[in-house]
Amino acid sequence: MTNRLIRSPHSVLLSFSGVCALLILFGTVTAQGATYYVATTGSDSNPGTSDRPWRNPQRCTTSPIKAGDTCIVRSGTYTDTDGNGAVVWVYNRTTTPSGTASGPITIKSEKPLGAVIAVSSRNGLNTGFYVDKPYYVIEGFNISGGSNSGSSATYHGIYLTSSADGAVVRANSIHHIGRAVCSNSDNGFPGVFVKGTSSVLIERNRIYSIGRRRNGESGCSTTRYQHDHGIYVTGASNVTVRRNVIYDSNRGYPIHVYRGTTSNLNIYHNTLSGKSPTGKPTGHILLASTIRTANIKNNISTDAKSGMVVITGLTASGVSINYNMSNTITNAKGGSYSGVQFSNNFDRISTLGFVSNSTNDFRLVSGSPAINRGTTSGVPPVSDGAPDISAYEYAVQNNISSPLTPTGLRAL
Ligand SMILES: [Ca+2]
Ligand SMILES: [Ca+2]
Repeated sequence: MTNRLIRSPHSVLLSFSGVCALLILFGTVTAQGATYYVATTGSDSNPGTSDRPWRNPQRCTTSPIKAGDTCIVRSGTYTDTDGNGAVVWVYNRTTTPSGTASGPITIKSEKPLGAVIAVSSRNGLNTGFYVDKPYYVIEGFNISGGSNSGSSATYHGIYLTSSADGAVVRANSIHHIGRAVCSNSDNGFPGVFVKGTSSVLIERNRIYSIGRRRNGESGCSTTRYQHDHGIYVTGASNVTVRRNVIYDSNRGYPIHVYRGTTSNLNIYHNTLSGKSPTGKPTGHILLASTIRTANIKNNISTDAKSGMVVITGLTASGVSINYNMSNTITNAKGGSYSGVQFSNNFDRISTLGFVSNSTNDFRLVSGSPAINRGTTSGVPPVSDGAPDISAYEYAVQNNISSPLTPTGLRAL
């Protein structure tokens, strides 16, 4: 009995090694920070513990939060309580904590999509999250809203500024952003706005029903048909957009790269669906800026008006577009462009093999031509060693450990 409690230095060493092996196995070698909680039953003067949680997710951006900490937001609906237009505004103030590359600050819904972020409806800026400090992770939220048709109204699901370097937007559902608004406002209503940010990762989100009413929709009269994008990137660097599902985002482009200089842009394994009834805009990915090095691969596109990638006003170097699949064409305008290489794309594939287009269930069926047709080059490895051209990897698309989406679907 006593002997069991006696450890030799050797056994301690083995035990330590074992722990290290487990940590490496599960990939959890990260800075360990504190965990705080938010609940609709809480109070911002509470200590933020599990049994005495805070009230508002805004509280996740102030002391004692520090780099490496996690703020868990329990199920319920959260609003802009102080009227500044953001449900959570990560202020660019010296008193606002910054994350670091090894210790980001994570704000996360406890239950995937259980925490609802209700975007406000001021005649001005409205956004779920406005991130103006580095290394914040926004994960698992259900974000929607925006109804004011005022001429200055603008709506965003998540807004990342040039001070939000290292931001991660992961496994959120971002939808119905200003969707019932009838407006000629020049302000865009994007799902995710990446404005000058460096080192951004946008992954495994479901982004749909973005943007204002079309001309003629529910009696609306508007001349704006391409202002409201799923993901809008302008003048950013080291941007990765992967394994997102984007549909009904055709009051703008599902993925829009516009103005400024964007460098090292990676867009891969996204599923893009939907055609505007008015035929505008014409495609799913717009490249209309200066772009230095981009890799657009393993994306699948269905029902774009003209094609997947629309190029206009582009100044490019090192833009590679390959191993994409669509039921239209990859190069929407069919032109040749300096600095852009289209190759090995699968065009005019009449049946892409989704479970159900009509219910936006874009998992693949067993006979899908997208299975195992992607490139392995420059993308993370997949379980069967052969990437599918999709947000979903067929072999593991029903894995219950993957994040849930509103309709019970799962993306990697
Ligand atoms: Ca606020
Ligand atoms: Ca595969």
